[in-house]
Amino acid sequence: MEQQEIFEKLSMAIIEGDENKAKAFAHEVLRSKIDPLEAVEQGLSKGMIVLGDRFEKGEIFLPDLLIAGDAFNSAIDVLKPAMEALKKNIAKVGTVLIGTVNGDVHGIGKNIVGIVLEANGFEVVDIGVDKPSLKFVEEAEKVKADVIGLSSLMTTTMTAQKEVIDILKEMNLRKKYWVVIGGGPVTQEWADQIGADGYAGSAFQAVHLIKRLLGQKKIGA
Ligand code: B12
Repeated sequence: MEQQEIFEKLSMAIIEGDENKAKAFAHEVLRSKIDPLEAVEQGLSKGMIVLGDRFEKGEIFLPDLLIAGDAFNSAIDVLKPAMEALKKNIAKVGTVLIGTVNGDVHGIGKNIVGIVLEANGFEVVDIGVDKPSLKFVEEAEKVKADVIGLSSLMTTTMTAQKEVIDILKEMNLRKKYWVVIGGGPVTQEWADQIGADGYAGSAFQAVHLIKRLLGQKKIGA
């Protein structure tokens, strides 16, 4: 099967919420020695985008998204060992604390960012979804993170990204961490507005962004 065809089949498996097909084509990715990360971005994630649009138009409902989420995660389970095997034998680049902000249970994108960062030599501490803003700061202090990554998939929860930055400022800790943000509705403009250090629209871009930031000295640190 051609690479493009496998990506389309993966995308369809997510749209249909078919866990068995999602797993089967994930295995096909491994058999065909296709880059598993590309299969996530070009296959699985594209299916999710289609579903998001249909959900917005009222053509499908929440249970459909839940089923698709399960199919997505089971394909990731198949691909994960191969993604981790990509981990280059490189010295630890830095520690990233990542989580989804308060009030938001979307975790798939954050998980992918975490896997891709790990494959690129970062230590990743994932605190999960729907985490209170103060928790991000407390955990970053505990694990001595270099970077705090905040995921938000909803316009209604984006404000929690600002809240984390505001807490860092109040506690005089803002200069200690790079803060990067991402998730569907998030933009560079929003990052600038709330004083985040950067925004990335995909897991690959997140790696480039964080590597670039860590190459810079934190002003005042
Ligand atoms: C799957 C899904 C769900 C699943 C989530 C399952 C799970 N385990 O995560 C479930 C069913 C739980 C769900 C629930 C809800 N959902 Co929903 N969901 C989606 C859907 C279809 C896909 C999200 C997804 O996983 N995408 C795939 C991943 C790979 O992409 P991604 O998350 O964008 O991540 C990439 C980048 O953004 C970036 N990135 C992500 N995080 C980060 C973090 C950092 C630091 C960086 C640098 C980069 C980065 O890298 C990732 C990888 O490339 C989206 C539609 C969409 N197209 O986004 C709606 C969507 C996000 N949901 C929506 C809504 C409204 C809801 C509900 C409120 C519905 C309801 N009525 O209850 C609830 C939310 C409950 C809550 N309190 O959070 C709306 C949000 C609208 C808004 N207000 O902005 C959307 C946009 C659908 C729509 N078009 O209306 N949902």
